[in-house]
Amino acid sequence: MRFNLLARTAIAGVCMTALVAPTSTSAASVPSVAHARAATHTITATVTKHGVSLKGVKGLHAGRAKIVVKGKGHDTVTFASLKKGYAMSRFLKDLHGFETNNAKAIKRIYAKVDALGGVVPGDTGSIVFPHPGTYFAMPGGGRISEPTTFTVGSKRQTRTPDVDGRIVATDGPGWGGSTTIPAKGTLMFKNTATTPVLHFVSMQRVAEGTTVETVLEALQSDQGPDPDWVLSGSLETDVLSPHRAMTVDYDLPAGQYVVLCFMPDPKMHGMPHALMGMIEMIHLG
Ligand SMILES: [Cu+2]
Repeated sequence: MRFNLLARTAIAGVCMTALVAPTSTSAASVPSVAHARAATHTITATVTKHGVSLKGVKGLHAGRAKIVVKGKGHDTVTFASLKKGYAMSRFLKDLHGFETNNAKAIKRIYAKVDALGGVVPGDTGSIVFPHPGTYFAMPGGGRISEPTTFTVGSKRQTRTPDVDGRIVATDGPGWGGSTTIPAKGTLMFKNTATTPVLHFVSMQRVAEGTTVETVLEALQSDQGPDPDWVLSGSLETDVLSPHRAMTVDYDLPAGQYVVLCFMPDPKMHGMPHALMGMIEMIHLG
């Protein structure tokens, strides 16, 4: 996910790689989409060398759409739109500003981008288009490439999927939602913040009994090898704007996971949200 990577590189002295290095193995498999109702559109986004290629975006309506992300890499695909008056060229410049921890650029992105979420290649889920209009998809990974735009038509009623757990970004400082969820299922991620701020979910399996304090200490220490309490199994979503929700289908090893968000706080010199309270332990299985 672009913002995640940028946030990580922007924060000097804060080591994120221990937990979210791309070498960490995602145990997620691709759940079958065969049972998807015909009424719900499925968008297939493939990460390519040049950006994201999209299938299934013709005849889209506002409301929920299933997403299937394919292609290479470990970074989520971003689905979003820009608010009125915020030009794509300005947004792309601001993304570069995001990379250098420019507070004004970060604030503009938080206020002017309507981020709908996204998943990593190999994962599936759903996003909601709030209204008709022009939307875009972009690859993550810190390479800022041309977004792929598409049009969404008038609203249609769509079914809200059954979910097995919820992770909620609140006005803070901590996470809300479930503390125990099944090892396999569909997770809803919701941003209920009342101020303009983007959040994402990064879930990393850790050894049973690992404390928040231990993780915080590792995040603030110098770069080094992964601590031995970092275990295989992770899940990542793309960023969400306030009042937005998405779902992600997952199949992970049972156990303890730390839930983190690494988006920067421009008022705190770009400090990642995880260090400001967006860190909690949950159990799967
Ligand atoms: Cu956050």
